[in-house]
Amino acid sequence: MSMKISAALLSVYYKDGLEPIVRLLHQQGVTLYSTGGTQTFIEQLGIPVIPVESLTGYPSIFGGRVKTLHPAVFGGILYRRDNEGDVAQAKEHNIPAIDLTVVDLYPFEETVASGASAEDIIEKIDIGGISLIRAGAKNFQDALIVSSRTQYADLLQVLTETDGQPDLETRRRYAMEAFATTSHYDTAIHQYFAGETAQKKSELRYGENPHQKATFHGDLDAIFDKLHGKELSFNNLVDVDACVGLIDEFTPDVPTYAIIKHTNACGIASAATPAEAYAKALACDPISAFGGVVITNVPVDLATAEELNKLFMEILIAPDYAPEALDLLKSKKNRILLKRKPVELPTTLVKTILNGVLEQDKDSVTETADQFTTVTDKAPTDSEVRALEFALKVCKHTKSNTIILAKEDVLLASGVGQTSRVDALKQAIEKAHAFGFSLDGAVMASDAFFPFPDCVEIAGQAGITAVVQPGGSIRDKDSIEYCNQHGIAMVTTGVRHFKH
Ligand code: 93A
Repeated sequence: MSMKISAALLSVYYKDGLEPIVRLLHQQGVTLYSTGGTQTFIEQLGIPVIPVESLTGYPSIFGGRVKTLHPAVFGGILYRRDNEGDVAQAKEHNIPAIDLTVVDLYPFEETVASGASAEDIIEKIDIGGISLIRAGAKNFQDALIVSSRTQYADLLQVLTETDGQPDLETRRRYAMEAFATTSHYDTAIHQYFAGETAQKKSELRYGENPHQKATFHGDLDAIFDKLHGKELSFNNLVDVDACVGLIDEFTPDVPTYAIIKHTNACGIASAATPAEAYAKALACDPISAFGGVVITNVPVDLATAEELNKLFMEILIAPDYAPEALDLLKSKKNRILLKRKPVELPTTLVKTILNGVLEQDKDSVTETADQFTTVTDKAPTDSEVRALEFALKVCKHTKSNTIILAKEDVLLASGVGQTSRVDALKQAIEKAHAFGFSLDGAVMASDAFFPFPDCVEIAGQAGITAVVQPGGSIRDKDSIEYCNQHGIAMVTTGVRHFKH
């Protein structure tokens, strides 16, 4: 069964390749309707075209977000030509038939791949166009839907050979292709939201070790401006990721510096000035800081750059650099200087295991003091509460099992990636002492509950006066009892922060 194309709606993002189609349709006496940019294009060819606004009675509104979304447009595509009721309603509401719809969607995938901002990417989610495609495809019995520029050559042939009267089989084939287009489009949007857009890839010199081959699937340029230095390595990328996750816990109203080694913080501090924050972060463990990755949430000023310049570091990441700070830091040839762009990162984490892939939400929960439940007789002091909040943020981004020791907004020491919590604590205490810190009045954060009271016993003996932990062990009361006997404050959060 063939149908005669009398009217067509053209709404295409890229206008290339459209001209011969417009000319042919015009020759075949087809009435053309079109949206803004496409209309201008057709007018420039000297071919009459009716703006879609005169169908809808509405201008294009909300920055073009709503231009074709109207019953007069969708009715014209969707009404059943052999259904008396539909035909009567179309007449009643003054809805002319649209027999051919030609759409080229907003280039969503290209926009993601270009490293555009999240805002630009969202604007490139086509709503009207994709709906037109679905409508035209649904009513393939009565209409022809062209959903991609790749079909233009075939369309020209069909229109020519059939004299503008494509048969049912062709219309059904175009409908099938249309649904392939929409499902591909929506999958790309889903993948973007799921953080799976591995659009770009770059070969790395090697993987975790020189004998391992490696590739990065992603687009670093979308996140950073690389201002200076050598290529990022596999391990650099892993550390950069860890740095970004950690620093994003801290709002830029308080200058914070963190130094990362093998994904764990070996120093982090917030302070009144950037230079002070850096000095305190470095003091935590200046030995581990050698060859580390440094990140800050504030622009790098000259005073801090002068200190940073003394450290052998792989990478420095900052939201910005004062020009003189940048000049100074560029003095080391290989040092990588990254300027972070204000883009949002995916909220999903993907990891291969065995013959499959594990996918989970990133750990986005950060507890603040109002979520603390004091479980001991003694409540933490205000300064302990501040230190507990700080320690928890660091704890969340440190490999399990972990214990974080802090005072105010400064990391004193941590025990990382231990197979027992007691070992993590012992490691932290030993490190704190080795770098000359007194633990009297320090606080402790634990990523998971204490199965036995041994941790609080050791911590209490070391001088710790306040503890935060998720709670939930059947032996919580043993730890609480020890704290009560020794004047230690303990708060629970109910949230575990394992990181493997
Ligand atoms: O923002 S939209 O989703 N809202 C709409 O109502 C709409 N209708 C068509 N985008 C919409 N379109 C798209 O506009 C088409 O898919 C096409 O990509 C583009 C053509 O716009 P113009 O003709 O103004 O260049």
